[in-house]
Amino acid sequence: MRALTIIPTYNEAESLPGTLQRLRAAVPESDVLVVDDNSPDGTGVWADAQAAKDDQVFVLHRQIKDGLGGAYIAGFRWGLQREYDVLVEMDADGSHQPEQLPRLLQAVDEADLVIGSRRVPGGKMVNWPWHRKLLSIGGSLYPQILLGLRLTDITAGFRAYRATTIADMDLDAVQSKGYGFQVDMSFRTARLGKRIVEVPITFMEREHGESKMSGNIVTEAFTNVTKWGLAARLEKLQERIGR
Ligand SMILES: Nc1nc2c(ncn2[C@@H]2O[C@H](COP(=O)(O)OP(=O)(O)OP(=O)(O)O)[C@@H](O)[C@H]2O)c(=O)[nH]1
Ligand SMILES: [Mg+2]
Repeated sequence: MRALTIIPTYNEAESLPGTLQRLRAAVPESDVLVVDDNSPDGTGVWADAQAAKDDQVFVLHRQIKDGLGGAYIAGFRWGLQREYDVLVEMDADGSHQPEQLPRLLQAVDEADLVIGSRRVPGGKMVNWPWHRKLLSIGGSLYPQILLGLRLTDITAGFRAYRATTIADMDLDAVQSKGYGFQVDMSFRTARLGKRIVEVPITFMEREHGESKMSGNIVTEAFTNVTKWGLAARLEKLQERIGR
């Protein structure tokens, strides 16, 4: 299976070199696509130099910072056009361990989407402050209940998609930019009747650079999940009445 690992970046000049080096060592068979939003700290320039030296590394430049969701959608389209079989999502900031990617790739043999989970047995969170843990638990529980998805880590961003899973979606309809993007994609995958599997991962707090998590991103996710959850319920109700 041909895999493409997509790494969205915004001001990750301190983190990307280590992440990319570890990824190339741990999973040399996977191509890599860095999707950079014109990072002022030169992340995109560094990535270009890397791509010039390594024919399995590619860079997609976007002119303005437009959120993680948009960056991944652009990366997915790039990967679909080039007929990869598996599309991987991974953060640049060191939170996701490239050494654990083989676990995800192995599981995607039998699944349409594999989520690296911090909350299945064997999964861990290292160095995360309690308020982030709390937000993460709440941010995971609320969509699970509202959307009726039985997943332990629905907001997690270390994932392997079978390309067919993405190809079957209407990518134009995916509007979520931040954090809610992962929830949005999980819900769409489930509604297509696809198989979702969770495997344990060790999630590390970033060592360098700044988090792009913001109040806006949390609000967007909360509002959307509420909307989707209610819409899905209404749809079910209408089906029942219609019958
Ligand atoms: N291209 C692009 N990448 C982004 C954007 N926002 C975040 N990223 C990248 O997406 C990945 C995850 O972002 P983080 O800031 O780590 O967000 P997070 O993991 O939810 O938050 P922390 O746990 O605090 O790090 C990182 O590689 C970021 O550089 C964006 O607007 N555009
Ligand atoms: Mg992060």
